[in-house]
Amino acid sequence: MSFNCIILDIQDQIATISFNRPKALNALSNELFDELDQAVGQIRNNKEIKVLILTGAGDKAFVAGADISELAAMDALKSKFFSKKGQDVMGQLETLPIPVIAAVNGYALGGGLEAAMVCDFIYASEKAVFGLPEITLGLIPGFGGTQRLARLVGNNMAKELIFTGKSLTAAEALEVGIVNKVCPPESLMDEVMSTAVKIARMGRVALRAAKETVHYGSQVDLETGCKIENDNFGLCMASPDAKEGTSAFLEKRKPEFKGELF
Ligand code: DAK
Repeated sequence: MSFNCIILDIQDQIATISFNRPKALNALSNELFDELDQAVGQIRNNKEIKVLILTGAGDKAFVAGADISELAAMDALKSKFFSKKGQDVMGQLETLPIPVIAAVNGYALGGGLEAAMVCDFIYASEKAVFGLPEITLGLIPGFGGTQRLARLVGNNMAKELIFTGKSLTAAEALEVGIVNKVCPPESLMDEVMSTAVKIARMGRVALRAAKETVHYGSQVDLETGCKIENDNFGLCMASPDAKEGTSAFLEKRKPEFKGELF
């Protein structure tokens, strides 16, 4: 299926979605959200895919936020539906049962940073710029940015960034814990792909269990989180992948995970 605002590429168990609205620095429009929803649905239903990468087409932007010209023209009803659609798609991305990596190649502002933060982790180009500038538009972040940024960098740092709307360089974003790794622009996708390939060799059941355990465990108290871990550990042990992984170790060979149960 071809899209107008995104590019979906699937190769060797790794899917890549590139935001692709070069004239608007890949800003998130209504049409883009519709397409993203379809693409994420396709990925969710494709049992071959083990990792998703999100990036921006071109060399200037990951996503420069929600489309301000569309936002400015919205009445209350349209903005309610836009908001719901955006929140639903972000939720779909966050709860995909496979790891999702953001490859931030340029501006990740407003809704762009919010989209990056629903990914499991972020690698950035040295040229990337991060920020939640909604306050400069008389708004606050509306796709979970207040919550996810505070969880990533702590309340006080999040408040300063949200109150001032100021941007961070990639190096600063690394320092405060928004990104895991900063790479020269020309090697960003190679670095992301190399990590994606490494992850794609792991068992699907354990990857899903690990993602869900960290995600849901981080929203509850430690004891409940450990209970979730305990249940998911048991689930993994019951999977053919765990039999294969432990047998392969004992037989001194590489495991061949099949990812049954899905
Ligand atoms: N929307 C629409 N067009 C955009 C855009 C955006 N967010 N960002 C850039 N563009 C367009 C520019 O208008 C320009 O178009 P032309 O003038 O060429 O037609 C083109 O992209 C190139 O941009 P610039 O000429 O400005 O490029 P520069 O290199 O000079 O500057 C920049 C790059 C990223 C610093 C600058 O473009 C910029 O400040 N952009 C806006 C960043 C921003 O404020 N983003 C929006 C954050 S607010 C909601 C939930 C969430 C949200 C909204 C609602 N609900 C729950 C309802 C989210 C809100 C946000 O994301």
